[in-house]
Amino acid sequence: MDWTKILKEVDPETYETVQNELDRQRNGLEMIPSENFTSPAVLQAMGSILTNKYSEGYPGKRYYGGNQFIDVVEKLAIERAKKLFGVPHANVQPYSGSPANLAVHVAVCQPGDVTMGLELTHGGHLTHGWKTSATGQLWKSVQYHVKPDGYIDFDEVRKLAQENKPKLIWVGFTAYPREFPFEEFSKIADEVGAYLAADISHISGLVISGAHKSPVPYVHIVTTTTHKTLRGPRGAIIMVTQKGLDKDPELADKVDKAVFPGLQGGPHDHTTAGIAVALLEASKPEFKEYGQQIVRNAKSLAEELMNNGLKLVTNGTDTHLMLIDLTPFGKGNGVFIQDALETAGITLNKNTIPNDPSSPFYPSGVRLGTPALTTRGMKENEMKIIGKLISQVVHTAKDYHLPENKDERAEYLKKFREEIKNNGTVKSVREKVFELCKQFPLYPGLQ
Ligand code: DSN
Repeated sequence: MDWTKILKEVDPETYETVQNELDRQRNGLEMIPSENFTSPAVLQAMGSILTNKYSEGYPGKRYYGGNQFIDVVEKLAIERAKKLFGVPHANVQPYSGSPANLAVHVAVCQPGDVTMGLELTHGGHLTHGWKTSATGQLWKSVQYHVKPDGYIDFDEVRKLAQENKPKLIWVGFTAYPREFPFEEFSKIADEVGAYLAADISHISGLVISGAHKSPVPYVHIVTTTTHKTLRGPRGAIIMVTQKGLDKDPELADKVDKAVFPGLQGGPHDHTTAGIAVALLEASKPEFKEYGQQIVRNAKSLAEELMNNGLKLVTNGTDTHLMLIDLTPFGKGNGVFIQDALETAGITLNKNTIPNDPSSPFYPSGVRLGTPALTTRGMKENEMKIIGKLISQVVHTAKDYHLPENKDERAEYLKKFREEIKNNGTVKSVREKVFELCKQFPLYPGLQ
């Protein structure tokens, strides 16, 4: 039996769609900062027969029989996470980042307790207490903000913490281009007796490689997804630090109970295996170099974008991502820039900028980053080329603006897409992107 042909024979429609997505990933520049290309070994673990098993519970304490090998896999993932991040406890079962963050709330708060997180539209995350998330509905979330210069407003954070005495404070962001200020947050959390949780989903690969400060000495709990800069499968890890155990000796137990049986049933054992593999890969010297290169690439790209007349929130980056502030060209135009760049083969995402004059669905910025391009082997020279290409497309599409009248929007967007498809600059950038991608092949040999 040739396993590589089975999907094609059993379900040609699904097979073809997967192939189309593979072509899209190969032939475009993936610049969504939360995405990456995981390794063939992780893909193989994810596609393994471990998906067949039920294993509610934890290693050595399961509710089903036959878990002797699942225990080995989960213990591998746990021990590797503990060693790499330098923590005494890790739970590798959360299905992804949002359930992990929900589990942290369940572990340390009672319903209705006060929490604090950065507002979504200022670069925070839904699960740090935003109003449409259960974390903003079951708990009373007080949201803090960034200042007009794009950096965290610590005067506000301290004032809100002292006034509201939160049980839990989140430090961790999805659209914040500067170093995460763990130390400053730890002083405030300690002053008010709050648990401090760092969500390092975006930067965990940078932390492992030493390209970003570790939160571990400063916080009680760390959460991370495993598929962003960590370059593993889609999943998550919750870690408890020594500082966390010193504050609350029951904390590890509370976290484990919140994940199972509090919120989840059987863990996804094939994902656990993928996480174990990704953590092994992340322990190699090459990964350290990878993380450092991500940041060098981001800095180089940021500089090129600014040299080509684009404005960045905080005027640059310390991490893997940056936010282009499109307000010099009007408001609410992120959707046009995202679409125009996608037509040119460059994928990024529309995003609010701090104090966005428009709305989250039609924001005035775009967010982009370098983890996936760095995985392909691209370096500063390519970032200079890509920075120029992005700038050309932005300047080409910058005069499209969302009509105030909502009834006119669909027609306007249709006309815009037609014009962009036929635009000479966009077509020429698409060709250059295609050529660049050919020089940095993705999954060579995968069919
Ligand atoms: N969706 C992730 C991101 O793009 O940042 C956060 O969950």
